[in-house]
Amino acid sequence: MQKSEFEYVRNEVLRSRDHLEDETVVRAVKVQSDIRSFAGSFLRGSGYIEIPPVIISPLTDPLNHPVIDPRIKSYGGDFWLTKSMIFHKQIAVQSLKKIFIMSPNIRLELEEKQRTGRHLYEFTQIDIEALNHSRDQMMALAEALIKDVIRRLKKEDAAEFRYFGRTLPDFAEKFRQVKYLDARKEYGDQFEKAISESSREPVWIVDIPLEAREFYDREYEDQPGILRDMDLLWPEGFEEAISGGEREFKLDRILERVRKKGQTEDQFRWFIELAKMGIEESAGFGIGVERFTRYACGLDRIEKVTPFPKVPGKVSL
Ligand code: ASN
Repeated sequence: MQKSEFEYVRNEVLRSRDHLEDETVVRAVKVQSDIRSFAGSFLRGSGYIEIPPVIISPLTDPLNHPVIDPRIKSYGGDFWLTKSMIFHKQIAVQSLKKIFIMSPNIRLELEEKQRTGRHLYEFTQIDIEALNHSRDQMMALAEALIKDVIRRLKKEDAAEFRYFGRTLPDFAEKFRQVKYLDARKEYGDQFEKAISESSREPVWIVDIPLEAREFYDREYEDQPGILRDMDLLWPEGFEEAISGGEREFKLDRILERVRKKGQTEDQFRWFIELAKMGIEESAGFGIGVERFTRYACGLDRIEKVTPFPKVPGKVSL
C-alpha cells in the first residue's frame, strides 16, 4: 500500500469512528431501525411475506439513468450486483402472491450525485409486489404503510424527534396526485423539487412517459407512451420517496418495450424466457429506507441516517 493510500484509509477510519459517535447519527439509526421494524410488521399484518434479498444475479434492473456497473465473471457467466429486485419480484409473486424484501441495492452513481444529499451508492429499499393488483391498490397500500409507520414513530421515538426539533404532520386521508406531464408543464424540468419544496404532504406523480422510465412498467393501451406507474415525493424538499407501477407481463409487450428502449433481448433473457412460459400481471413499488429516515428526522444529508454511508465518488468503509 502506498503512503498516500495508507493515509487515506487511516483518515477514513477516523472519520468513520467520529461519524458513529455523532449523536445525530446514533439517534437517526435508531429511527431507521424502527422504520424497518414498523414497516415490516405493517406489511406482514397486510398479508405480505418477507423474502430474502438477492445480492448477485445474472439479471438486475437496467435503471433509467447511468451508473457504473461492476461486472463479476465467474462459473462461465456474468453476474451483476442488484440495482433493484424488480424482476425477481415479478417472478416470485407468481407463486408467493404478496411479497416484500428489505433489499440492499448497489448503484454506483456518478460522483456529481454527491451534491444532492439524497444519494448513497449502497442503500436499502423495501421492495413490495403483489400478484393481480392494480396501481391504485398499491398506492393505497403505500399511503397506509407510511401513515402507520409515522404514527408509530411519533409514539415510540418521541425522544428522537424532540432531539431533532421535528414535528411530523398528520397526513390527510389521501395524498394528492399530479400527472407527470401536467407537473412538468407547470413547473418545468425541476418539477419534483418545486412540488416537494412547496408541499407539506407527500404528493404522487402519476402517468409517467415512457422515456422517463425503464421498459418494465406497463403502458396504457389507450394512451401509448404513458405508463401506469407512479412516484411519491416526500414534502418539504425531501423529494423522491417511492417509485413503482403496474408491470408489462405479456411477452409481445415486453419485447416491444425492450426494443423501444434500444436495449437487447439478450440482456434480459433470464426474464424473457420466463415471460415466454407465461406470467400473470402484478404491481408494486419500492420505498427507500434511508430517504424515509432522512425525511422523518428532517436531516440535510442522507449519510447521517446510516452507520457506514457510501457517498457517490468516495471509497468508504
Ligand atoms: N422498486 C422499484 C419498483 O418496484 C424499481 C426500482 O427501484 N428501480 O418499481
